[in-house]
Amino acid sequence: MNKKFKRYTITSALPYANGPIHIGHLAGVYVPADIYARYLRSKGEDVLFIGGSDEHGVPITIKARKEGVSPQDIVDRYHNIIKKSFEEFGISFDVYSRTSAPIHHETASTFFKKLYADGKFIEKTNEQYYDEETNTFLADRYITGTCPHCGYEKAYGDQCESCGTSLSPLELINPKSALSGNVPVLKETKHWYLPLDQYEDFLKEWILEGHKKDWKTNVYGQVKSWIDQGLKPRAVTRDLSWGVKVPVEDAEGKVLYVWFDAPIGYISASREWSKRTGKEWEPYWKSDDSKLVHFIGKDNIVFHCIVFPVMLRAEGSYILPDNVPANEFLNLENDKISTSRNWAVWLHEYLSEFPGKQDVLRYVLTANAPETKDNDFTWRDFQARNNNELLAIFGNFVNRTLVLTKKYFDGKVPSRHELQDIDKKTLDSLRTFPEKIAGSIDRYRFREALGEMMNLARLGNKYLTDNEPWKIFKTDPERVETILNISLQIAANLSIVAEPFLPFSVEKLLGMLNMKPLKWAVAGSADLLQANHQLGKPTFLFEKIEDAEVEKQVQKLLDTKKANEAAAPATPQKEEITYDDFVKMDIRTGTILEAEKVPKTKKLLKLKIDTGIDQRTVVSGIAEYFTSEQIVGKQVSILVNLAPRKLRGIVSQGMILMAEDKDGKLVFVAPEQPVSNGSEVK
Ligand code: B3M
Ligand code: ZN
Repeated sequence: MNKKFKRYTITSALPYANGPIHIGHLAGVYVPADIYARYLRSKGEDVLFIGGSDEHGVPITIKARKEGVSPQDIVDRYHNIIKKSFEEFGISFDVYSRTSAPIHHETASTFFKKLYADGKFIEKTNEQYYDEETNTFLADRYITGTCPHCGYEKAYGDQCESCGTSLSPLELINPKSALSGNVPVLKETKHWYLPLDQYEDFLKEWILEGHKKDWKTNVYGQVKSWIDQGLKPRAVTRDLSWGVKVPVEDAEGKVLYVWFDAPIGYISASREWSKRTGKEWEPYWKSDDSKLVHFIGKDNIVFHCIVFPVMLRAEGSYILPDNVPANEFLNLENDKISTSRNWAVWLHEYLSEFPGKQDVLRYVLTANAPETKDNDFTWRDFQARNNNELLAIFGNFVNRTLVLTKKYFDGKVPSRHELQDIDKKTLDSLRTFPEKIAGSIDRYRFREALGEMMNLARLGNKYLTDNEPWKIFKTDPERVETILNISLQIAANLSIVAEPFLPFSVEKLLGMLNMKPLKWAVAGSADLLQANHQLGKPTFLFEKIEDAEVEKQVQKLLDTKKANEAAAPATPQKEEITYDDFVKMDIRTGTILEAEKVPKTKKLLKLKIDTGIDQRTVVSGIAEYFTSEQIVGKQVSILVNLAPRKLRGIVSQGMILMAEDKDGKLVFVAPEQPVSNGSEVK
């Protein structure tokens, strides 16, 4: 862990170019990655910080189809919005590329060809789902159905978003084409697979043994459970037209799977950067003294900790990531962020509605970063953190220091005279901050690091308040010189240690101090500003955020909620059935006797139910809405003659009737008064 690296290759997940960036992306990936990159540069390290748009994959073609435009039109639109908003937000990429660029197609093709030539793939022809109406093979999100692991009915062909399991289309129960809604047929097709199973020993040694201590527990745990379940060969090609063409013979109409080409995008971006700057890219990727770090969200862990490392290993000339500090998710006002429901704070909108306030959002997202668990963003908290922390502590300290120096000493740094105990203690404390902050950043604990940075501002604030220079200037101007000198040294130190978090405010602060940016190495020093140095003009670093401003944002979200409800009428009526069809269903009233969570699932509860006929086990997907305590003893309606199904190894005999609203919220359809168990519902 303490290995000394010569250079740092920092990647941040490539956002899909089918929508703009929102606060969830920022908190999970880009803000921490940017803090890390800025901090390392300040330490004088050689850093290549990589970003880019992920422009392939089925969601992009589905969107293009819906809008009647080409996939290229879609990615052009969002790539430009995303790129511009990152720039304005101060995400300090060395390169921001895109995967529709020719250099990427070439890089990804070459990578595939190398693995192909070295015999690293398995070639398999098998049956896959095919939509006869649209003449397309149904890969990934082109197909939906019920998850075999948790029973969630809207699972995709590549992943169940409810339990997080990665799936293949053939595992789905009741598969349906996302294009036509039809039931697909099976048709033969050939694909190339990466035999992940052959790399189990490598992964065990590298991650399970090698990174048990330094990787975050959420990341390590997910990877371990994947490996423990046993890995399977994974197809790296698809029957699609949008993507990187499979660069071998006999592969007409096939492209690389988006999760095969996207991570190679990090390498393509590095090559693009190399072309532009004339610097070599290879050392960042192929030299053992380079530290590769992937910043991602938790839904990308498998790809960055298993699939991509196996690809790099199979290729043979690349280094592996030293760490993958994945974050959990950020919610917004207690609800999941959702692009399709427009439940988000969009970066480009924030930038135009809160001009000049980039640092406020950077601060709030870091202070609330979902580092170890999902976290919540609320506008009230945003306001409070600005007004009570940034403004009241950091801004207030800097402002008081500069205004007093201007008033008493014409804006020239006064000298330090004989030190009192409080001065010595304060300077001793000052010296400890850079190391504390660095230690936290080095361990990817950005919230903790930010907290320490603010503690330095608190130290300054308290020092001023305890010494009350404004009360003693008349009687003891020399003492005031010392106090303000020390306060100014603290402010100068803040300009170094706050820069990774608050780069825009630090730029202003440097203007006020009339100072060039200083490097991390000198932080902690009490001699950053020389006596007599002429300071600049004091201004305000932060402004108060008024109630009306946040109320406007809350109102905007309430409007979104209303619009969503209005825009989504009830799902259309199903096909007509006869009375005979209806009476085939035997629905009874029953009482829940026991309920327990099915291990390793989010949604499933195992229930024991007295149906009046018998006592039986039913597995029900309601665990997100109800705890066992809430429902034991409750009377419900249950379909008792449904053929038994096995869910997670448990045989479920029947189904509890629930009403589900558009947001997936569930309530019981239950007798409105107690009635004996086994009563028929008709
Ligand atoms: N495009 C981001 C996502 O899952 C995905 C990351 C690719 S990183 C190589 O939203
Ligand atoms: Zn599932």
